[in-house]
Amino acid sequence: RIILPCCLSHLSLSFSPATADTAQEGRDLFGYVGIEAVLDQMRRKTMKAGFEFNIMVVGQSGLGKSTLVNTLFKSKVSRKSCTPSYEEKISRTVHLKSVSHIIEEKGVKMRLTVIDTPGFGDQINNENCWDPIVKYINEQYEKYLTEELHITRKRRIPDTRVHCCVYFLPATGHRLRPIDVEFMKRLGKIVSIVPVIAKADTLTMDERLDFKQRIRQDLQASGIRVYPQKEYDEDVEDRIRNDKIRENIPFAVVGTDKEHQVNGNKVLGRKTKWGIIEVENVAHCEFANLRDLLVRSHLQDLKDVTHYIHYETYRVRRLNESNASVSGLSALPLENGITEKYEAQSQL
Ligand SMILES: Nc1nc2c(ncn2[C@@H]2O[C@H](COP(=O)(O)OP(=O)(O)OP(=O)(O)O)[C@@H](O)[C@H]2O)c(=O)[nH]1
Ligand SMILES: [Mg+2]
Repeated sequence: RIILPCCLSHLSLSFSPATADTAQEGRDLFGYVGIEAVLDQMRRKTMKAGFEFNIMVVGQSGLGKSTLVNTLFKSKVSRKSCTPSYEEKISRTVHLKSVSHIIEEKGVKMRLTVIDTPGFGDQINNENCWDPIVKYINEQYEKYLTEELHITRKRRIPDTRVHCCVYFLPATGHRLRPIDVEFMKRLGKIVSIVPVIAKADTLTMDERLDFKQRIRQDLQASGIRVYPQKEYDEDVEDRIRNDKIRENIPFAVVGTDKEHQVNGNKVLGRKTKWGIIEVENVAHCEFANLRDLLVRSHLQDLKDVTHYIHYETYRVRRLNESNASVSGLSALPLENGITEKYEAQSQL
């Protein structure tokens, strides 16, 4: 390929046909540099190193969080629900548990961490029940920031930041509850939230459509930002693709860990008295849409949004805070409303 300097590029307009032919031949001979091979190199490196994906599930007990994560990753990756004794049940508060698994498919290794939040919203008084969750998410940003600020940094900083928070809405068929609004309003500022309607098999098709529409209205009216956000679309192609998702959220999902025979094929489904609800059949529920969003089409984007938007916001705020405290000004309160103030670290 012959590259003309900018100042000469206008000459190409007056090329004679003979000159154009010569240029064509030149392109055939010298055209290929091999830049595209970088994709193979990236692929090989990623396959060798593997990658991390951290997903948090939030919702009341028994909404099917563990079952859905197991359905998503086709294995028992999530902690089984335990039935606590009476005493435990009363004193239970939100206590986060994280479980990591290495999942390998066609040579690609993914370290999947599922952060479970049993007990969320189970109390009679649910005031501030999101605080431990906000704290956990911020702590992971803090860990990453501390690693980044070390003089001798690790070549790859372990990434424990929450890339996605799947929020389970009970299939009430009504509207968003105050706790849903409060939670998503706060958390939407610090993490990518994907709301889903849990146990959607308990709604009729009409109820499901109406419920979804009411939820979208409530989200908009409350100014809640859920993933994928319009302002982070990178181009028109992104916007068209994400608009389709935005028009269809929240996905009404059904989870299961059982397989059944349907027309001679094994399918994941829930057997009821009236037939089998096929989890991966888009005519039955929207589990496949959720799986495509979380794994097949937007996994890397979720990681990018976490790094470039949410973590970046945290980082800027923290560094400003430390600068302010160094220059004797009082630290600004955190935007998400949590009252906790992090102590300025010497290396910041
Ligand atoms: N009808 C219906 N039942 C479901 C669905 N998903 C899970 N279940 C059932 O609901 C019960 C609770 O499921 P889990 O996955 O343990 O719920 P969880 O949200 O993890 O509960 P905790 O761990 O206690 O917070 C189990 O009996 C599941 O079989 C679903 O999509 N539809
Ligand atoms: Mg569970």
